[in-house]
Amino acid sequence: MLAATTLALGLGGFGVAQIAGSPDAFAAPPGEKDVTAVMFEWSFASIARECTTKLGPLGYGYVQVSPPQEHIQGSQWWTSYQPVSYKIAGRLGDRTAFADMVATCHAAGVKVVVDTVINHMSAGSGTGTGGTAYSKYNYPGVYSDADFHGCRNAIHDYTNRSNVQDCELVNLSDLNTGSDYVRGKIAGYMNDLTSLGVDGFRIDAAKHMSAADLTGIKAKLTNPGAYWKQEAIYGAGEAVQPAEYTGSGDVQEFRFAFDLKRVFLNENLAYLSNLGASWGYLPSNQAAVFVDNHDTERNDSTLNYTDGSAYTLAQVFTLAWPFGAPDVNSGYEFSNHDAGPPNGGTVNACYTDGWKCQHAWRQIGNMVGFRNTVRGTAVTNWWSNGGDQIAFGRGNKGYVAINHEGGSLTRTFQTSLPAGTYCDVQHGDPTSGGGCTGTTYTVNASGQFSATIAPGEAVALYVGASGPAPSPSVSSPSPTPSGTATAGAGFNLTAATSYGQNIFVVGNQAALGSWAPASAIPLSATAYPVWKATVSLPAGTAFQYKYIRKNADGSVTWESGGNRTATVPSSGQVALNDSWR
Ligand code: LM2
Ligand code: CA
Repeated sequence: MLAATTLALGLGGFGVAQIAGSPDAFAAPPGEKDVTAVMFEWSFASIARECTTKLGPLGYGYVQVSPPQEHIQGSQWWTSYQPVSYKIAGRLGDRTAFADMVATCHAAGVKVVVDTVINHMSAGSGTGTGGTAYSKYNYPGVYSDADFHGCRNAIHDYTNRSNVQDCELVNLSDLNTGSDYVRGKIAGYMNDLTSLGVDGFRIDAAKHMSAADLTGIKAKLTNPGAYWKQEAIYGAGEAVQPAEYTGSGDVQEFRFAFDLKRVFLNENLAYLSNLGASWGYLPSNQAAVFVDNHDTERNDSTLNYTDGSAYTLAQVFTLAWPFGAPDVNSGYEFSNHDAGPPNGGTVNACYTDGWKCQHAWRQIGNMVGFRNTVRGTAVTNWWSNGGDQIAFGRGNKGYVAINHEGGSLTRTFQTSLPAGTYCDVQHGDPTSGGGCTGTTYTVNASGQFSATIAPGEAVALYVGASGPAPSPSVSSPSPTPSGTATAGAGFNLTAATSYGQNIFVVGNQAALGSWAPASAIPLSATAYPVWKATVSLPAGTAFQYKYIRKNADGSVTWESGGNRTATVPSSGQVALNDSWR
């Protein structure tokens, strides 16, 4: 299998490679908002909704969609990576749905990147998802036998350039990208996407095409300034190296992700103080970084969603750290490597049917706003305990502290932030009125604040996300459509807690975290022992809920008994006066 082969080589070395001084970026810079949400195998209709409700409001600059072209049939996700034609006729939606998605995302301020499979076609014969009959090396209306490289065997030697670029990646028919005709067909596909409003391309399997071929394709584009993010997996000792591709755009820096896994699981976060070019990476302005992608979350070469707080904290670090342009991979739970997307890609709601929605986790999603705010500032006030506790600022705009130790971290942190009260966006959401739905910290005139951070947690403050919480209530973490703001539920829970414990409410509505403790709504202890929160819900909503207690060590204790139930009245709020049980 491809990924295993290439990544096995990639994992072989973490030494400093031969990265020479590279030319300035040829790609259009990612812009003011450089974070991409990679919505792996999400349908176009589901992505459109997510652009409006979450990606735009959270500040994502880009959304990346899985390959949209016609592909081989089958339930496996990887059928998307075996093109049959360049019609937009895959599993995730038709041409109309695709165009609607682009328009909707643009209206939400989110640009669209397409995962573009142009190195190869299919491995076998059949009828494609759009009805095209095909056989290997023969794709009616697009390609015939002469359009493929002469090598008809699988790639097996990554130290041999022509084997890597002219032979078949996992037996997929390998396009002769040196041919002007083939380049024209590929550019035609990309230009069609551009005509639908697409802003950029992730170039799948870039390592398996020569840099000259990619430059030749790019020269045929109607929008030569389109963003390019090329997949060239680093492998020590390989014939083809990522730095070869900086002339045609940004390059995915896999070493960043490999190193994060090793440092988070086996080494010390203290080592991260100079993470960047001195680790042998591509220059920051040409690197696209990530904690994981759809291949590496499946082959264990990087962290993934099963790694708990190591995974979440690595995302927090990546979004806070000034290196490259980050992707946030958002996929679905799987026990079978090959399993295709739940519901064929339709996401009825986050955190249902296996959809993980990492892009929307408070700890991750709120760091997008942090990153957009601190853009252009340098790392300041680096601190570590020499082990797995680190903290750093970004100029006088932001500050993050990360505790990846097994015990809690209590400290007075030195920042360069202006004095004031800040929302801890790891534990609350900034509200448009300048408030905060959760914990706040006060930075004094000397730039210091004191905090206790539980194991596996972080604190993140930035200018513009201020506090304190609007008394006496907090609001929903999800953006609420205007007009429904007054309808909802007021939770008033009498509960005795011990130091370090916090109370949350979670329920069967998206605004109540969809039963996911990680997305539960924090209650304020201002009126202790009564814990309070207000959540906006549409009038008339019948819902179920329960209270949970998050302990200092990060563990969660659920209330006993069955689910509580309530209904939002036709106007105003339902007041729920409950006691912990
Ligand atoms: C990529 N990057 O270079 C994608 O990120 C990766 O997900 C794709 O592989 C690959 N290139 C080709 O576009 C995936 C998947 C493979 C799968 C291929 C083609 O990781 O497992 O290969 O898509 O669908 C599958 C079978 C493999 C078989 C091949 C051809 O798993 O065993 O090889 O199809 O039938 C004989
Ligand atoms: Ca090739």
